[in-house]
Amino acid sequence: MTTALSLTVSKVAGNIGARIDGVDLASDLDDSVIAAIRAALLEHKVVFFRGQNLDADSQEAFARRFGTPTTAHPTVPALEGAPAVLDLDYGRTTGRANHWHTDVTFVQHPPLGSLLRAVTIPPAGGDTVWADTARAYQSLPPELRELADRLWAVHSNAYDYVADAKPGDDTEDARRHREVFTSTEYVTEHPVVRVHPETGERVLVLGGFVRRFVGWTGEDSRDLLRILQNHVTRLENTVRWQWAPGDLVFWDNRATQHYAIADYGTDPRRVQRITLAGDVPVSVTGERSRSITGDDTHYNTALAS
Ligand SMILES: O=C(O)CCC(=O)C(=O)O
Ligand SMILES: [Fe+2]
Repeated sequence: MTTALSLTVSKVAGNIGARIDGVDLASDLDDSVIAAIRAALLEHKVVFFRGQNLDADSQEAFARRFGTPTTAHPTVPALEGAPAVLDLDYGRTTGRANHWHTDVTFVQHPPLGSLLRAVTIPPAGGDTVWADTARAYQSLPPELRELADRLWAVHSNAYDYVADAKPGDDTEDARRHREVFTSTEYVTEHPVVRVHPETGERVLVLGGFVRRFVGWTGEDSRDLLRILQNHVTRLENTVRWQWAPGDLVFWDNRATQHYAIADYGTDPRRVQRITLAGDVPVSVTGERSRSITGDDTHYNTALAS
């Protein structure tokens, strides 16, 4: 049994991200170790484990120590035989995630967090970057913070061909992936600022699934979103991870955005994600996010044990 004493937590960047060493995630971990990992996750927003020996089953067992896995995705099918695993086998089963986003914000209960395991990593490139949305909120000028506190945004998985297009999106694979991704439409209104349910911090709820702000035109929405997103993605606010096979990365999806850098050409890159069910965001005045289209009950409860 590993004890908390053997575990070390060291910062990877100055403001976000920590590496945890001295723990074998495939072993039967003591509750005190799980508590130490959860505390590190809440403090650092994303934690990195090198050189682990996990497979899909032990990854799920570890994930279940922190919550209930969702199904792989609201619309994308799971890895065969592993209903909790989203298989991100780039170029084969998925579009590349080279845009800033928080996972699955288009549903009413966006995930608590995600645990991503490296399976195949290219010889160079393919790093992932995370940004801290609590620090981003704090970095806003006070007048903009007050506006954000009152503002709501419409999030959806429906694809906007003009606004969302990026290089490589016109391949047959990318088109097929978009079709699956948007096969059921979800639309949800979230507060732009939510109160983090565990830390009480105010965090920005934005990213790539925002379509517009409630009551604003598309044009005004784009301009303000650009300003707010620039605060999220300032380099001082980020941590970049260079993957090695066997790595496991666990992020707090309530307090981060991330971006998978697509700089590895046609080299294979495969990672597998298990996602933990989250709760309904609550605004600074106590109002809960509103589902407009699509029911996320199955996504969040089908794999509860
Ligand atoms: O491929 C990656 O590094 C991250 C992909 C992603 O956006 C995710 O797993 O949620
Ligand atoms: Fe993601």
